[in-house]
Order: sequence, then structure tokens, then C-alpha cells
Amino acid sequence: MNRLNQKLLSDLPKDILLPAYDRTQLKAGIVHLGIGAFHRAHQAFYTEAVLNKFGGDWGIIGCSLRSASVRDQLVPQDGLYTLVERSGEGEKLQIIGAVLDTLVGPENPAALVAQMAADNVKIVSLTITEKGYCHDPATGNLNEAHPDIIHDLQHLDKPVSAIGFLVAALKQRCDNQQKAFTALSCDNLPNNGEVLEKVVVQFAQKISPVLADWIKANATFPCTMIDRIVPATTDADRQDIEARLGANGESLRDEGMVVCEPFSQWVVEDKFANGRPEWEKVGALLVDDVHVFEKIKLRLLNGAHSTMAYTGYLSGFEYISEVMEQPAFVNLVKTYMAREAGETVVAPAGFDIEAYKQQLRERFSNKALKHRTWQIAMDGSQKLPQRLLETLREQLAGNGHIDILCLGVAAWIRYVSGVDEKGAPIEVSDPLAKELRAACDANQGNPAGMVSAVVGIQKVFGADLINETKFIATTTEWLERFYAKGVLASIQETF
Ligand code: CS2
Repeated sequence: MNRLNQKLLSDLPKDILLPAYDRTQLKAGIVHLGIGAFHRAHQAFYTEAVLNKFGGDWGIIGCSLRSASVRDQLVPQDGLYTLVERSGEGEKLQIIGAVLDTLVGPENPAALVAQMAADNVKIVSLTITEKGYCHDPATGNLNEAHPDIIHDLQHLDKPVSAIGFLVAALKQRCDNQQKAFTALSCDNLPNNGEVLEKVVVQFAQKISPVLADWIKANATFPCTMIDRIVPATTDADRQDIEARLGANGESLRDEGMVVCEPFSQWVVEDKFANGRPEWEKVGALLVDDVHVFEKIKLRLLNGAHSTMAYTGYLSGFEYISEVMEQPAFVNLVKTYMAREAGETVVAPAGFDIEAYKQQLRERFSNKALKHRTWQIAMDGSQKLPQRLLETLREQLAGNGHIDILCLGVAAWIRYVSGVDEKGAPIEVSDPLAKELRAACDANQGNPAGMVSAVVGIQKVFGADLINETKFIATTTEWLERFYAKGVLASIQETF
């Protein structure tokens, strides 16, 4: 079976949107670190829209910092892939042409640094997930004990971490008296640009204070709020569209395809060191301050997502849309949005927050998207601080409702114990999985002990939350109920 590629573009069915610009003339202006499904459905989608409308030298060099799988999907297809938007209303297919090449960091780190240091590159964007920042989530400081950081400080000529790559490339640009680039964080972290700047500057400081000063003065690190629900692509998805892409009865294989919802949003702080595509002309919002948007999104969307992921998984639901078919879960999510997360966010003028909440619930209910609870449950130790714990602190300080926030933390503890309600193992994917499991194992049959041991992990909970008696008591009550009655029954009898 043929693979999608440049030569076959003109044979594709006519209802599929194709690049409207001449790809053979396209030059790279962006290097993207972490070219997973999210980047391909989000930033690359916006850049594609700019190229389609206005052209320009904003092609993307994608990069994987770990495995070669995306490169192996995209390079044989000349970088092309299908973006499939799915909802109850049907399916829309678009071929994205913005990705020119894909590099694999570990195969040739120097080549990636050279690419990032090239004059034509104006922006280095990142989707490396929360843990890729190698920071301590509670303080935002660079984690100097992180093995990748230890490595990169000693071997800046062959970095492994995104932070090492950024500093190595900025150092070359500084040494060669070139312009700096904009480092554009597109991960779900509060103040993501500031977090990135802090770890990059702290790392650079260890290499040379002159370099650190040059970076502060020349590079920029805008904050962004990114939003689009993009489940991991499955083989069933790839098989599904083979026939759709083919012509004359022949199927066409696309290994790099990505499925997403129709909705997407991008709010970007307009602070670029070296030019940028006109993303504001294709739907992005370029603003002076993204914090208010980011807080609304992280707390309402991601906070609800994580809560549904742990409770839903433990209740036996594979997908978020199945969780949303349960009236008790819908009530839980509504209450969470109304009085817990909802009480801590203030909408900007003209922003209809009630409509936004309603729209979120509709997005969660999209049955055409197979968004696994297990996928969202990953890396909870890196996600909970900004999704639930910051909200919790504000609610505790203002004497607001915390019941569902505690329920979310209890469900997470139940989940990271590593054994489900039927006694089957849970595959917990989290950098702290071992530590969390040990804290639970040491307190088997003792929910109060489990809560104290897990909340005692300061990397996640800081030093303060262990002393919040109302939080500890409510979380313990939920965990006791979960063990006594099961998660689904506990939620059904309450909501
Ligand atoms: C999800 C997010 O996997 C997760 O943790 O909560 O990826 C979520 O789908 C996106 O942030 C939506 O914009």
C-alpha cells in the first residue's frame, strides 16, 4: 500500500484540504522541540493556516528528544500528515504541509543544535510536557539533581534535555553575534514562558554569567495558553482513514495522522525577539497578558480532566466521553466548575464564562474522540500542582468549597496505589510512580496513613498542605469511602 507523500497529493479526494502554497519553496523559520500529536494538531495547524493565506518562510523543523517514531512516520511522507477533526457532526480532513523535516535529538545532538542556531530560525517552540522542564514544580527552580541536567551541564556539546538544547543553541548564537530567537513554551504550565526563562537562565548561569545576561537581554520567552483536545493516535485511527485518503479503489496509508476535536484556541503573549508568523490573522489571540486565560483553562478544563481521569478510570471507563454519559459525573463536573475551580477565576471583560463552561462539558462529551482516561491520568505528580492544588490553596485561604478538589486528590492517591478495584494492576505512568507506590504500600488498609504519606511528598504538595487539617480530613474521608464502596458508587450517592 502506498504511503502519503508529496507526489500523491494531487490524487487525493477533492474534499480534503491541501497546502495552498508551494512546499518546494518553503524555508524553515521555526524549530519545534517535542513534535507529538499535540503540536501537529495545534501550533502546526495555525502556522499552516498562515502559510495557506500569506505564505512566508515559516516552515517547521520538528524534533523528537527521545524516540525516532515520529521521524519514521513523517520523513517517508515528506513531512506530510492528515489532521482529522472529529465531532458528532462528522469528520474534516486536512493535509498539513508545514513540517519540512523531523530530527531525532539523541541520534545527532550537534545537528539539532546547529539547526536551532541557524540564522533563518526565528522561533524555537516547545511541547515537551510538564516534566520536560526539569524544574521543581513547587518552586519553579531548575532541578540541578535531574540526571539530564547533570549530563548537559557537563556535555553541552551533546545535550539530551530541551533546556540543554536551548542553552547550547543560544550560546552559539551569542558567540557568533547572531540574533537570539524566541523560545515559545506551549505546555500546560502556569506562566509557562516564565518557567522556561527561569530554568534556561539558571542553567546558562552555570555555564557563564555573560551568556545568562545575553539571553536575558536578547531572547524572549512569551507565555501561551494552548487548547485543543488531541487523543493519542491509535492504529484503528490509521486504518480508518486509509480508504478515505485513497483514490480509484486503492487505499493510502498515513502513519503520521492526528485526530483532534474541531475546537482550538491559542492565546500568546506578543513578545517576540525575532519576528513571528501572523497567527493573529488565523484565529490566535496575541495579547499583552495571557495569565487570566491560562488560569481559566488550566483550572476549568485541565482540573476537570484530571479529576475525571482518575475517578473515571477507577470506575471502569476507558474514555472521557463515557464518563460524561453518567449523570452523576456530569453533576460532579458542573459543581466543580461552579463552586470550586469556578470560584477562583475571574473572566476578562466580554468573556462569557458560563458559555465557556457549557462548551467544555460538550467538548468532553464528544463521542467521536476516543480520549482515554489513562492518557490524561499520566504524570499526575507534574499536573496536580497547577490543576488542583493552587486552586485548593486559594479556596482554603478564602474559606471556599474544597470538597471536589479533595475528591480529586483522593482519587489520584487511589490510582497511584497501582491496584484497581478488581485487584488488577494499574499501569501508572509518572516520574514519581515508584515513590508514590511505596508511600501507598507502606500504609495498606490505612487510608489516613496513605494520605499523610502522599501529601508529605513536598515536590508535589509543598510544605504547607500537610498542615491543612480540613484538606487532610476531607481527602481521607473520600479515600475511605472509595475503599469501602468503590469510586463509582461513592460518586453516584453524592452527586
Ligand atoms: C489533558 C490535556 O492529557 C491531559 O492531561 O488534560 O492534554 C488536554 O486535553 C489539553 O490541555 C486540552 O487543551
